Amino acid sequence: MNLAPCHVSGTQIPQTRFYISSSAGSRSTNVHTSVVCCSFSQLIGFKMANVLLLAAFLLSFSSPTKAQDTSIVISTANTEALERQLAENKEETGRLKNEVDRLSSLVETLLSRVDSLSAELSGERVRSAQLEQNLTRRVQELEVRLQTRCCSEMVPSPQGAETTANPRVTSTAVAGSSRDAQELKSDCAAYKASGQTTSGVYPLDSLPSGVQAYCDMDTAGGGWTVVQRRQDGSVPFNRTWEEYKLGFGDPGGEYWLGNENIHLLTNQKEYLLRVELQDWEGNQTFAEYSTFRVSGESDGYRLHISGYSGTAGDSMTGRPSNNGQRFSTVDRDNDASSGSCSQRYGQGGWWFNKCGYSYLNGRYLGNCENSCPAVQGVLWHHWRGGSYSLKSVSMKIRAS
Ligand SMILES: [Ca+2]
Repeated sequence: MNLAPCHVSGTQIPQTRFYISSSAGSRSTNVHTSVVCCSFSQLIGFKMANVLLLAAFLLSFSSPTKAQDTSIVISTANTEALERQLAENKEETGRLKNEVDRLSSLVETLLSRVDSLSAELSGERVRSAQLEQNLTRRVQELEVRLQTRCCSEMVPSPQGAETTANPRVTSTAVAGSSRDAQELKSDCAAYKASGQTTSGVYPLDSLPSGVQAYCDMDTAGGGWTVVQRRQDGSVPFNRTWEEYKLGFGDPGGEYWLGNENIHLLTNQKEYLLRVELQDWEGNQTFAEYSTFRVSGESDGYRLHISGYSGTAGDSMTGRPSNNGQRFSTVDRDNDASSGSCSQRYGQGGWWFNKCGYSYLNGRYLGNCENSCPAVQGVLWHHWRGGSYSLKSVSMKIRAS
């Protein structure tokens, strides 16, 4: 037996070499056994190979004449062991490959999830910033209203002032703030007749306590009580029935006096309506109607209007006419259309027919020239068409 180096994965392992003496023994038999020994040691380990070789060695002594056959048997056994090991290695490799694939897929999924969460986080940050801005703006508005309420209580009949968008509360200076309760008038024409010639916000004793309106003392003889005004889009007009009923906005700026207040005013005497319009090119025009009256809520604030004159064209009493129509809002459909004109067109309130040629409470779209979304904006069809949203409009009434 001879020891010689045998290398397995860089580790030096002693190699056992057998010299088998027999009558039929030959050098080639010894060499073959030695090669197998080395390969086998490499594959299944040094100890196991030595056990097998020792067995072969003993067999060769017990049956010296069978030495060559024994070597062949060992060689066959080694080959089968190699094949088994190879198969096991192949199976293990396959299993490991599957595991690697599974882990790779898991990593991909996790990376995708991380990307998704990052995007969500970014969106939440934007929403949070917007919410903070809105809250800040809201707080500022409430502070202004609080100050206004404080100061409004110094003018005649302010009690009952609400903190909603009702036009009875305003941040604009009240023109009649120096008068006492005995000087209250029923409308702006009465103020004009009493010598008040300054345009501004006045309280009206014909309306619920605290309600104020803007009096135009300059246009066409003055004494006009403004019931609606749009001029900068600062006040949204997509409002509910209840909001249109009570009124909203700022009498010193954009506002709707309220259907109930318009009803009270126009049922105390005969009124005429003046509609003033301005486009984005600076052109101005107007329409007047010699009769203007609004029924009570039980009749849906129905409009009674007639007697057109003016330069704007008749977009209210031509067909389809607003005359005789009840008021409709986004949450109450009283129009003559099979659907809801308010829901379809800008969510504002109006005396829609099917749906009609006028819509002064439409969305404030700004200057989109003749390419505004059709029938969505502030419209007077007979002047600038249904795809032009006007820059400023106002509706004002005066006893006829
Ligand atoms: Ca309808």
